[in-house]
Amino acid sequence: MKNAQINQAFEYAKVRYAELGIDVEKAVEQLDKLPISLHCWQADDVSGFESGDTELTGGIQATGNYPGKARTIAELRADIEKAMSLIPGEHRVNLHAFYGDFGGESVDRDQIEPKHFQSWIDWAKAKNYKLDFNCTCFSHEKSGDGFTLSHRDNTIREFWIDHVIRCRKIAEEMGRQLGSKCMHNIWIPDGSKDLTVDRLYYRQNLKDSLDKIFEYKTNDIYMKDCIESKLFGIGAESYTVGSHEFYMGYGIRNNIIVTLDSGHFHPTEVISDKISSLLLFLPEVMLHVSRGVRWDSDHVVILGDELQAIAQEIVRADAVDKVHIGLDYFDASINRIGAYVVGVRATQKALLQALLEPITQLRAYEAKGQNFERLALLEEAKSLPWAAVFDYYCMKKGVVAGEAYIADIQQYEKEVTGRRGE
Ligand code: RNT
Ligand code: ZN
Repeated sequence: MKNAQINQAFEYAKVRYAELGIDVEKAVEQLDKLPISLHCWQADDVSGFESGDTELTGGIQATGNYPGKARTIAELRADIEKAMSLIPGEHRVNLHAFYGDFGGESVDRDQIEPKHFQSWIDWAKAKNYKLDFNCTCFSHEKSGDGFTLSHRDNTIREFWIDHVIRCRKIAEEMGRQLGSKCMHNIWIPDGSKDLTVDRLYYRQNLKDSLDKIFEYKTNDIYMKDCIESKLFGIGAESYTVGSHEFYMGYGIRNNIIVTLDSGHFHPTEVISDKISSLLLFLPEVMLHVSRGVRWDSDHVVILGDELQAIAQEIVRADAVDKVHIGLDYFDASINRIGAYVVGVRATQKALLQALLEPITQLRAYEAKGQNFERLALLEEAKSLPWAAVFDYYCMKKGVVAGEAYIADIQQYEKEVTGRRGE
């Protein structure tokens, strides 16, 4: 695509949207202020950088063996930089505790400190990225039987409580140094493969552990806590301690942000419709945007109905400042950098479409009970020239427009990721 072509299409889009009373320049400005948090774990199949071989456990799985996975911190950073160069706007990187820079030493989860993440903070600062963070309560011998914060054994519970508090301190330090609130997310794998009779017992343990974790007060200018529920995991099909009801209850009672992962609900249940409810009871919401195919399979996010609905709900609820968007998937079967770029660009396109919606007219129809008119305009809005506006946004930000990034990623594969393991 040539710049002249992009400009021409954009001029047409501007006129077309103006007919519906929509200011495309304003939508582009709004989109540009919407950061997306890139999950570091797509680049290395959720392996992390602890010393020794860390086997991925916790009921999650990165399937596939496409060559080129990042094996070191330097490789992972290079891959994220490459992905960022093909994504318009300024974004965030979401780190997990087991991605610390441990310098080859074995540092257990109850020993980690901000210093193990200083090189990440320095890197983020140099690249103008902001950071988010997660405690890592899986892929560890002390989570081997499937329980962590809800464990029967007090010493194991204490170990994980200690880990999570340490992670909250690290998140606080990230936010402080980077001048941007770091979202710290707690997700635990706790659950059982088979029928569990004392379901209340484990939930009581989890509640007690969270109470202890949040007794330690952090500065919420620098970090915010989030808690993420789940329906089931592989090997935990019958019972998950941290269910949606559990965390929604806990979050609302304690004013802690709830994380909605789009892969963590029943197959036809959507997170888009949960946003407006949660926002009435909590000041903010965190999202893990994923794509489950038949199950919580963590497929690459695409511009599908649910992604569009999520974006629409955020914009329609006037909640762009209240909903934090993070991605969460790990596809090891395709080029991993490509997986990032497809997912982030799809999310941005969905947001742009939502920002360009003829919402005033749609609301007016709805208020008057003109439901055919509402449906018709929603349908027409889908094929308005939003793609021309997205291309223009890419061009403005100095990022390739359209499918041209495919060639860039192929080139990077040829020169970098394809050579790994040679
Ligand atoms: C697992 C959760 C969780 C993880 C990451 C790696 O089902 O979605 O968010 O994907 O923490
Ligand atoms: Zn998640």
